[in-house]
Amino acid sequence: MNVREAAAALLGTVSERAPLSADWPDLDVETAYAIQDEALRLRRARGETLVGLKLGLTSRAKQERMGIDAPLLAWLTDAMVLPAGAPVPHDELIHPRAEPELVFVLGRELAGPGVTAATALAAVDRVYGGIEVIDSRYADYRFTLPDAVADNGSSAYFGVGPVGLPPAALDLSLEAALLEVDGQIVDTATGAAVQGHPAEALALAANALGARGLALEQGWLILTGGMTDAVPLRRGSRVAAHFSHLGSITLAC
Ligand code: 0L1
Ligand code: MG
Repeated sequence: MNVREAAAALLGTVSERAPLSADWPDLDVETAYAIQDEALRLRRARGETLVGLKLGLTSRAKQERMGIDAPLLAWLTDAMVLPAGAPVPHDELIHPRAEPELVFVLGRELAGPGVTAATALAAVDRVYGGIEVIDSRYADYRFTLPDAVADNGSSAYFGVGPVGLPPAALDLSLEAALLEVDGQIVDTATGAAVQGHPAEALALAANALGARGLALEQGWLILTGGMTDAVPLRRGSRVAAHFSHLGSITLAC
């Protein structure tokens, strides 16, 4: 299998499949990003627009659950946006999970190398609370880091909450999220769970993209990574994230 074949195969997957690494044991992270970029090219060719970037595996909760100790980047397109009140299209998904995230909207371009958390935060126009819906194409969410990178970080959909604040208006390391499933609070975390501060995750993204000759662009949405572990999104259930200053967002299936 080559990069083009892998990208087309992953994009066309509608039920869970074996990880790429099962047949491609020496698949490395660099090649996996080439697969991710090729899948983005295919998405754009079918009319999707690039709207931003997400980080995955930025919190210890997520890294421990997946057994991978390094963050990853993945592309976000307009086809992944869940407008307020829109149901999660469960029938299109394999085994979706949801996780609360802090979401940045960039006020200006940000390009590594040398981006620090402080310079990263200075490029942020607004911060929102959000929920990401992930849906790995791989059976039982079992994969290596290159597998997850090639699969565009398990990205499926995301919703952004109603309250956008300038980052200086709150301490993002202390911003809390309560994760509620069908009326029960099942987990909680603060922004410190995301690399110590979500601006560290943003700086990481800018520097990692810079190393690939790319930049984070003005107006992009940046999902900084699940604050808690992700919870299964069952048909008929409602998942909400309640943030201390950034309001609440609810997704229904
Ligand atoms: O957004 C994420 O943290 C997903 C990263 C990829 C691994 C996973 O499916 O949890
Ligand atoms: Mg995520």
